[in-house]
Order: sequence, then structure tokens, then C-alpha cells
Amino acid sequence: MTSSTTATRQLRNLIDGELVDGISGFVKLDPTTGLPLAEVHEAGRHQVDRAVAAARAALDGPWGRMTVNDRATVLRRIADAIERRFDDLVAAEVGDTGKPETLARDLDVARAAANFRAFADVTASTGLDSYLTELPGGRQALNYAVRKPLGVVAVIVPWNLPLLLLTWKLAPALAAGNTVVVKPSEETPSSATLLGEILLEAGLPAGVVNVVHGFGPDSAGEFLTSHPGIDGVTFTGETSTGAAIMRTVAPRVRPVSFELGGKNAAVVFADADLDAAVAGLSRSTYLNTGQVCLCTERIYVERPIFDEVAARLSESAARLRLGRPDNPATTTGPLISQQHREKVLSYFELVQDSGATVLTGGRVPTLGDGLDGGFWIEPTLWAGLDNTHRAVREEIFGPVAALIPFDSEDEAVSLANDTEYGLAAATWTRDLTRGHRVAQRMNVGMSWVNTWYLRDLRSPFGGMGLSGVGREGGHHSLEFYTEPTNVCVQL
Ligand code: NAD
Ligand code: 6OD
Repeated sequence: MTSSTTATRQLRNLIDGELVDGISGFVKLDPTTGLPLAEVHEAGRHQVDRAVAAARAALDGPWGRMTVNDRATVLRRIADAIERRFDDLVAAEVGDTGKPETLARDLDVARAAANFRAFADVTASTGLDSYLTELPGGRQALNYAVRKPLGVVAVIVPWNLPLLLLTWKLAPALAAGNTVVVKPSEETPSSATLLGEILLEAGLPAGVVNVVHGFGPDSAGEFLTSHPGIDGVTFTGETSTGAAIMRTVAPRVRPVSFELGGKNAAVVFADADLDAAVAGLSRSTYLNTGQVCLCTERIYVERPIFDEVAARLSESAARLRLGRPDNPATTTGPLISQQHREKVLSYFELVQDSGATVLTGGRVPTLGDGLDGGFWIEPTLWAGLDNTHRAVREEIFGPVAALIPFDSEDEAVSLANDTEYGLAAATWTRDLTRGHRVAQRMNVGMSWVNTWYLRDLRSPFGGMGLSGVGREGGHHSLEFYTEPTNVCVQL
């Protein structure tokens, strides 16, 4: 370790079941205070090589020969182990992100266990793709495709829902019999390290899951994606990072699964249940301080109800409580880092320069209570911008949205679809025929009607355009994590 810090907690790499020092170190800051939280051991090329080699050896060992049902049993044991260490995982997630403890409990850690159970069920109930082909002369051929693990999978995840998104990849990867090397975000190293220990406690053989810490370019992220020993990359993060990873893996033509950024729209029709719509919009805009890829950053409102929605949503945003994560009254945490807050604030400046209206928020708050060194920002709402403004076109990934009026259904759909992203949309209306019609016209991977971020874990999750490549969820995930071999037998 080369860094000097007052943080005492050490987060090491997990390679072949052992905690391993890095070649250098960096300090992870507590986003609520800006003070050092932990020292993270950054993996160098050598550690990444060892992690990939350990994953390859584990693939060739007993894990690679386990039956589907036995793997499903291991996944359920992992879910139980996560529940036993629930409080420790909540503490890890809250420490790294500053998110309210209630959110970490109800969403992040609860979903980690649910992800393993869901993929245990999916893999145990997946049948073979088979066809009986009629041949000339009355003969037949039996075709059936067996599914094999993809191999050693590189799993690269972001900082916003660290454990949820890691387990959303890990569970199907393991269900399909792969071994993995995980590179968590440099901003959220804790829950992945702890999960590594929990997996070993649950009986997963050493080397099946390895965790290497570090950054992206010229660090563990790039060492991993450029490694000749990996068979595929599953990545969640920014669109530009996805593009960089695609370039890195291109020479070796490895498959990629990408969940990338969004600039998601909500459309509110005049007939909407406004209590439900305002509550839904407040949640979809401000959950996790707006740091969810699905969050709404553009809200199109039918003109007759524009002022009422603007007033009610502003009040709702102003009522959000920023504060310490362990206070049950806290609804909203800080942004993840000073660097990210600077990015979000740069859009505040752009909006101010454009002369648009700040309906609520727009500043760095003063909270006292030792929190003012943290990366806090006010939940914010703008009016007076149009679809050409950068704050309406680019993903900001903060607690912000622009309210824009519309006059017809066609105009609403065309405004919502006027983006290069294509992740998610929400339509608010009491007319369910229109709800279905508009939802289907949205050029996104996930289209909600009168709700947001609700779904079945077997449904396809992902985006089009700049929002990603492929889908996760249920058998969609298993398709990425397996390679079919079709066997054709002439009968
Ligand atoms: P990011 O792209 O900066 O980083 C994500 C991960 O990639 C980190 O672990 C990082 O270290 C690593 N990385 C960065 N450069 C790399 C490189 N060249 N090679 C290999 N690895 C590299 O994203 P972030 O800031 O951590 O997360 C926020 C972004 O993630 C937002 O754009 C958000 O929309 C997106 N996101 C999308 C989804 C989705 O499901 N579509 C979900 C969550 C977050
Ligand atoms: O809930 C999920 O499965 C999921 N992939 C959420 C992604 C959220 C983006 O930040």
C-alpha cells in the first residue's frame, strides 16, 4: 500500500479463496462526511492474472462438473447465507454509498438474496431446446441443444446499487456453471468483498468467484477485460465505458452484455390519478438520490395539469429529508463522490445560464451535524427547458428532472422518444387502452404504466440504443451465460 490515510479498514482482493494484498492502495471516502472510510488494495496485472487463472482452474474442477440441481442448491444456500449476514451487508452498502439504511435493507440487500433464489429456480426449470425433424423417406432426426457454461466471466459493476447489480450478474453466472472475476466499482468495494467471504462460508469452492479491486483504464478493470483468459464480459455502467470495453474485447471477439446509461422519460396525461402520479414521479426521480439508471430525468406533462403537477412535485421534493443513513426519517443520501457532485452541479450551472426556472432545489445544502464535508445536493426540479437543452439530453444521474408540457399523445411519444438512449419510460393515465398503446410506442427496454421499477425477475431487463446490448432476467440472463451445443442424431 502506498497511500497514507487515517482509515483503518483494509479491503483486500479475493483470489482463489484467499485475501490478497494489492500492488498499491487508494482511500475510499464516506460520502456522507467526506472522511476516509477504508483503504482499498488495488490489484495489479499480476493479481488479475492470478484471479483469472484461479477461475479457470475452478471451472475445470468439481464446480464445472456439478449438476444443475446441485448448483441450484448452492445458490439457495448462498441466499440463506446473505440473509444471515443481512445487517453486515447493509452496513457495508450504507458505508460506501451513504444511502438510507431503510433503502439498503428494503432494496439492495433484500434483492441480493432474491437474485440467488430467482436464478436457482430459473436454472432448475430450464429445459432443452429440442426439435424432431421429419426427413424425406419417413426418417427423422432428433436435434437437442445442450447448454454449457460460457466459461470464465468478467463481471464489472458500478457504484449505485453495488450489491444488487453484482448479484444480478453473479447469480445467473453461477447458476449456469461459470466461474467469475468481479471488479466492483472503486467507489463501492465493501459489499463485494464481504459477499466474497459469504460465498465461501456458503460452501462455494475457492476460485469460483474472485474479486479484484481497482479502477478502469490502466487498472484492474482494463487488465481484466483485456485478459486473454476471459470468455465474456458482463458490464453495468456508463455508456462511454461500455464503448471502451467493447473496443478492448473486439480483437478477441468475446461476447458482451451491457446495461448502460439512460435518460428516461415519464409522460403524465391529464386523466392520471395525480396522487399516484406525483408519488410515483417523486420516487422515480429521487430514489437513491437519482442514482438509478431507471430514474426519470424528463417529465412530460399534458398542458392542462402542468402547473398543478409542477407545484405538487416541487412540494414533494422539498419534503425529502437529507441526513444520516441510520436516521429512519432520512429519505435521501448524498451523491457518491465529490467528482460526481461536480458533474451534477455543472448541469445546475447550465440550467441557470439558460434562464430556465428552478422550481425547487438547485443548491448544495447546509446540513450541519458533521455532514457538510459530504457530497450532498438538493433534490431539484426545473421548468422552462426544452428537448434541445443538454440537461434534457444527457444523463445527469442525480436527483433532478425537467418538467416539459405537451399537447397531444403523439407529441408526448415523440418527445419521449427524442433521445439516443432507450432504457425505461413510465406513462401515467387512467385510460388503460391508451396506457398500453403509449407504453408499446416507447423505444425503450422497459415501459411502465402507472408504476415504476416494478417487475418480475424473469422479465427482460435492459435497454436499446445507447442504453445497452442484450437483456438480463430469467432465461435472458442464462442465454448470455451459456453456450449451446446442438446435437443432431439421425434416427
Ligand atoms: P462507470 O462506467 O464509470 O464504471 C462502472 C465500472 O466500470 C466501474 O467498476 C469502473 O471501475 C469500471 N470501468 C471504468 N472504465 C473501465 C474500463 N475502461 N475498462 C474496464 N472497466 C472500467 O459507471 P459508474 O459511474 O460506476 O455508474 C453509473 C453509470 O452506470 C450510469 O451511467 C448509469 O446509468 C449506469 N447504470 C446502468 C444500469 C443499467 O442497468 N442500465 C444500472 C446501473 C447503472
Ligand atoms: O433491479 C434490477 O434488476 C436492476 N438491474 C436495476 C438496475 C438499476 C440501475 O441503476
